[in-house]
Amino acid sequence: MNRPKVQRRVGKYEVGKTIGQGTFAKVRYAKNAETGESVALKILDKQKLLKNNKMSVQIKREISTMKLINHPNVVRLYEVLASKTKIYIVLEFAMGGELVDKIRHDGRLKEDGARRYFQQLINAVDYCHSRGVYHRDLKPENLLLDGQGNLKISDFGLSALSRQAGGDGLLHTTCGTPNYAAPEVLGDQGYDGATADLWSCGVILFELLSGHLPFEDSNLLTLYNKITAAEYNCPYWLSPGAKNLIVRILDPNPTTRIKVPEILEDAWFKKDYKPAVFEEREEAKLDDVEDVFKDSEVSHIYLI
Ligand code: 3AM
Repeated sequence: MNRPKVQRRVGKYEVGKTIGQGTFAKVRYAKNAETGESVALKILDKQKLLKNNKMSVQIKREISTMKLINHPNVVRLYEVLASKTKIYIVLEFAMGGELVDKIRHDGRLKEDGARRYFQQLINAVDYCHSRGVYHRDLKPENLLLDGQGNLKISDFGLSALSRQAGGDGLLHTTCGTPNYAAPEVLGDQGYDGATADLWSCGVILFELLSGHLPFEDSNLLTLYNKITAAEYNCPYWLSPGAKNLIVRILDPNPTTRIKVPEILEDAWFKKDYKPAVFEEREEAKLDDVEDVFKDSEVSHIYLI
């Protein structure tokens, strides 16, 4: 006898297949039953989070961070739901998958294509920085695509609000993937989140244009040394304009490294640049995130 398929539901969301699994979070496809809209549900185990206080702080930070962000090139956080055991972060569904799969499948991009992604990346990163939000783990795996092939930055799990930065205004936690990390991040001397993010954008631009990483080595110490010395070779086919911009971003000295206003004035960057047009959202309160972590049966925080 055919038994009816049990459809799991969380609030107004019909939960579908698992998209991915991280250390602390499982990501599942879901559908808003009222609107038919697709979403990505990031599911976190409350128990595990509360056992690990550091992680709990990090997740609260992620939620708070994303609530401040409303940009067409950043994965949107719609709302946060909680049951007794789980926390559900409802995210915009990026149906185009990861940019990294595109590079792995199609190889390096033509300069116009790479420039378009890079312009969207810089526009979104600049928006986040102006709100005191630093990603700190920018890499192609965190760059998703929507149905129109637009970039969507995801995973703010490692970002920090500038108000949480140390007394000297610098961030002190070393994190992120070494290949994309700035020299000063690896040096763990305390660093400025904005300039460190720009370095990662430079590594991403290099990878989009060349199809491989600027800094690679199986030995971690050698890799660190290469990054610290900004020791890399630009492929000969790169245009002088692209090469010049990469050199200005991959400057190991964070104080002389190019900043966003100068990138926006760069001739190679400016070609066909159309900054994103969007409406601002009112700033959300940060303290209501605490409610989701309380031992309540179900709590809802609606952001839309
Ligand atoms: O496991 P893979 O790498 O295939 O791309 C993300 C990753 O896929 C995907 O979930 C997996 C674990 O992070 N993912 C994360 N957020 C997403 C979103 N908002 C997403 N896929 C679509 N939309």
